[in-house]
Amino acid sequence: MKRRNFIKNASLTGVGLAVGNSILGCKQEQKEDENTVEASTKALLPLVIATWDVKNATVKAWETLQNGETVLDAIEKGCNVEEDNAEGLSVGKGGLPDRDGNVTLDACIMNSEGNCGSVVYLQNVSHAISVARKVMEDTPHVMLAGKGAEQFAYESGFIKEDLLTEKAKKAWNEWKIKSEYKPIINIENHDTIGMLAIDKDGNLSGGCTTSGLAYKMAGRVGDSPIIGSGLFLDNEVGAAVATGLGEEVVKTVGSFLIVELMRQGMTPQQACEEAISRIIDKTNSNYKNFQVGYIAVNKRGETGSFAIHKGFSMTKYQENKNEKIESDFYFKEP
Ligand code: SD4
Repeated sequence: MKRRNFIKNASLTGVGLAVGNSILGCKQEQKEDENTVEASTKALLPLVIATWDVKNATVKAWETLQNGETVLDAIEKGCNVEEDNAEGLSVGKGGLPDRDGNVTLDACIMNSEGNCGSVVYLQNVSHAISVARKVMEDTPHVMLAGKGAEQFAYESGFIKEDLLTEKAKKAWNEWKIKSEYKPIINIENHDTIGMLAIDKDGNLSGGCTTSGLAYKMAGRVGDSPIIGSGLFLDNEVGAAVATGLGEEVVKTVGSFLIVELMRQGMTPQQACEEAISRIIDKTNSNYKNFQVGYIAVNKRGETGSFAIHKGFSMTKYQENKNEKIESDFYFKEP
């Protein structure tokens, strides 16, 4: 579907984009509408958003766009910042390990042509998002897993490194005393990084990179490398990315759902809220024990975010302002 039809549908549903009367409109009116949309869109772009408080990552992505590099470069370089951050316990180097002490990474990336690449259960290579990009660009495949992904990374020039830092090892050793596995609501003030960006011409890219849930079972793969669940974008409509308990995101194909809801006319905010409510409906009251958060952006540069619980945030870099925005959430205790 062309962008024009997306805009037209939005006004037909009566929610989302106020683009005037394109329902029966004559060609002239439609052209004026498009010009208005075009002008307001331009004002909002470029734009970078990311899950959690990751201002260093969004700065990097923004600078990459300002340097005239592609929106895909911006996503990759922005995500690399958190993958390199050994202090962060949930992405790349320094990520918390599985129950056996192995740090295993999941990541995926998508470009404006709808191409995608992903790695699952990748070990010993910190820039999982960059390996995912290589899978997209240099192989006939979309997804590489485990040993094959690691082997491919070395063949592509990535360096082998130990991803288990002393800090993460200490946390794992402490966890082993009780070995209690519980889904975690918000580990810290940032977590899996999901990033979405639009360049000044309105082209989208997105990425998602994580070490997954702490102390997961060996071999466990979450939503983050699964196109449609952890991340999805359609350059004609918008993009969405998830964080939190991946199993619940996979069951509702959350990011794809959000993009499809935006295609039908919902705003990014409405679409994120609806995707969270699908999880709530499916899990009865169990949702009280885990967190899921979504962020989304539509083609016009409008954004939204929503989570089950308090504590989720989004970082947004737009119009030279890089800010953390607290997300609204579903579960409000009386
Ligand atoms: C996963 N969605 O592996 C990831 C983990 C995450 O905040 O996002 N934690 O399920």
